[in-house]
Amino acid sequence: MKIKEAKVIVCSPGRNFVTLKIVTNEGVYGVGDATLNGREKAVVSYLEDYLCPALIGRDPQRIEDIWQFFYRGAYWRRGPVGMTAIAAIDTALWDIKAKLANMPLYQLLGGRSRDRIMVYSHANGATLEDTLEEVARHVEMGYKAVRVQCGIPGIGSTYGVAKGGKTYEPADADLPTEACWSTEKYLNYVPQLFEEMRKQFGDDLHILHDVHHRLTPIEAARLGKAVEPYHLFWLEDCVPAENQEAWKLIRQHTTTPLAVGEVFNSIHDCRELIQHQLIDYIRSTIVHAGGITQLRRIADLAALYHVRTGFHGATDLSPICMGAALHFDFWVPNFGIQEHMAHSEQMLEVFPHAFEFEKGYFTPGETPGHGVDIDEKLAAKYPYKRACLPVNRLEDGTLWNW
Ligand code: CS2
Ligand code: MG
Repeated sequence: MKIKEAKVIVCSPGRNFVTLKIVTNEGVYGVGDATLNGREKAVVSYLEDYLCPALIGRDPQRIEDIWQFFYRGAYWRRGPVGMTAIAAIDTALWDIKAKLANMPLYQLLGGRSRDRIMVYSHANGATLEDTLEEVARHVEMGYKAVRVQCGIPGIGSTYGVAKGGKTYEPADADLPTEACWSTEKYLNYVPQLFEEMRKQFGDDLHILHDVHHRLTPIEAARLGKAVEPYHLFWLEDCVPAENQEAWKLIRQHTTTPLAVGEVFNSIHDCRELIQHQLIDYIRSTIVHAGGITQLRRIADLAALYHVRTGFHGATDLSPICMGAALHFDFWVPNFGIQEHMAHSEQMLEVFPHAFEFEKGYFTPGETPGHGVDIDEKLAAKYPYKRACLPVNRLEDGTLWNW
């Protein structure tokens, strides 16, 4: 069997997505998500100009060898662009292999380790009241876990809060818009969000919160301690994690569970965090961390240190990534939780899928492969339009982490 075609499909049903389709000479094909929010065209070029030509004629069943060819064989290794391109190839090849075996991907990985996959949704609001109302709506829908983000008085636009009643989409302009941030205002205000959450929804609802890389370690330690009475499921990305060692300081001060990793693209980005048990959940997911082949290695390393998976699952990761992630979630023994920032109907129409949601849990479906496809004709109706993520400044104008 040989790879006959490797095609990149760019579409924008409400937001930009990049999809790789690999077709074999025996007609079986697989698809992979290659979306990197705000940098989509860089991955398109990495695939079209460099990796896809080298795929033609290869045996699609040699997943590991192809992964090594594009990873170890690339002199300039790692990085979000290259690893997203490799992830798309890897996901498409696992899709093909599962189709050839005529089984859902989770069976190929080792069978299911659970009956269903707990997910968390996103609830946000410009005010505390709006946020609590949104949480109530998600609890009504059956979610057992909700990520909460609310506006902070005195800060114009806060991360994770949708504008004008629309669903939250961070890539909101052709070129980066500038947001403003105040750590002081945030730290002084946000603990009451969780106090109100516990008052209104009791102790059983899992509460998650994304700090989105904005604190220093000692500030994160202060926040972690302040929210301990509200026993969050996790505090996410409280500090940028290039310096993995910095997380020791946070860990010394608080028992609030910590999650990190959606921006990681290699096992080396999280190796120390995991080995020194500085985190509780690893968020790296299939589309940005080199696909299933590398994610299995990360999950197995994490399992040695009581770290569980908590895959990133925002709308800027396509339904293909969600589908593949759910198969991984179904199998992986040290599963924690799966993010589910719901795609719109328009997006889901372009990506027919087998996964199903019921009362706060997902199942991946029994279709051979990862169960997600792309309707190329429909996709062609939604042309790409550049959209960049914002940048962030402190109130004095200092460029800060968005
Ligand atoms: C966020 C993401 O879902 C999350 O945890 O961190 O929405 C992130 O802001 C986007 O994926 C960036 O494109
Ligand atoms: Mg996040």
